[in-house]
Amino acid sequence: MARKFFVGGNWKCNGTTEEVKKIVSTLNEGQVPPPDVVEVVVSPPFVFLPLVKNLLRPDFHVAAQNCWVKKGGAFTGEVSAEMLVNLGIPWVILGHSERRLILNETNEFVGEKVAYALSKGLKVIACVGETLEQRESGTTVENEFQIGLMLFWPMSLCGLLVLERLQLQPRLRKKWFHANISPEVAATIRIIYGGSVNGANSKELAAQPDVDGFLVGGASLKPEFIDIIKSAE
Ligand code: 3PY
Repeated sequence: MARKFFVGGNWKCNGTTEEVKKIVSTLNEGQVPPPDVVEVVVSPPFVFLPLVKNLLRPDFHVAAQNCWVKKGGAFTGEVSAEMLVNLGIPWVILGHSERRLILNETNEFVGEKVAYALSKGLKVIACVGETLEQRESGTTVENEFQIGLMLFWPMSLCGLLVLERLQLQPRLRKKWFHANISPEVAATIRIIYGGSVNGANSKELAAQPDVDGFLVGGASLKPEFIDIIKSAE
C-alpha cells in the first residue's frame, strides 16, 4: 500500500488573530497537489484552533499541539483530548522535542498521552527522536519505542511518527518495526521528518528513502509552506 505524503505545519507559540488570518488566506490561495497525493495538517496554538478550522480550506486539516494525558478535570491550564474531539479537531501532536526538553515530558508520559488520545479517536502525530548525546550514551530512539510498547502504546494504530534524524528512518522501518511489530506495520507506518524543513531543502529531503513527509516548524508560518507542500509531487 502506498504511503500518502504528509505535510504538517507546527506554528508553535506564534501569531496574533490578524497574523493567523493572513497565514490561512495564503494557504487557502495556494496551488498544491490534490488530497490523494498529499495530506496537509496545520497546528496553530490552542486559542486559534476554532478560528483556523472555520476559515481553512476543506482539504487541509488542523491539529492541536498537545493534550492532557487523561480525562479532564482539576488540571489547571490543560486541554483534554475530549475537548479536542468536541471541537472536531482530528489531529494532535504529542511528544514534540520542545516539550520533552523544556517541559521535561518523559517517554512514559508521552506514551500514556499517545495511548489516551488514540483511545478517544484522535489521530496522533507522535514525535520521537534522539540527541547525539543520548545516542552516544545508549539511550536511542529504539529505547523510546520499547518504553512505549511496555506501556501498551498502540503504535500500530498511530500510523504517523516524526523523527528528527533522517538516517533513522530506514533503520527503524526495516529493522525495528519489522522485527518488533509486524511486516504490515513496517510497510504502512508513515515516518515523517521534522527539523528545520524549509522551502529550500524540502524537495531534496522528500526524495530521501523512507521519508513519508514532514513536520515543519518556522517555515510553516510563511508562504514557502506552499513550496514545501508541493515537494510531495
Ligand atoms: C522544527 O522544524 O523546528 C520543528 O520543531 C518541527 O516541529
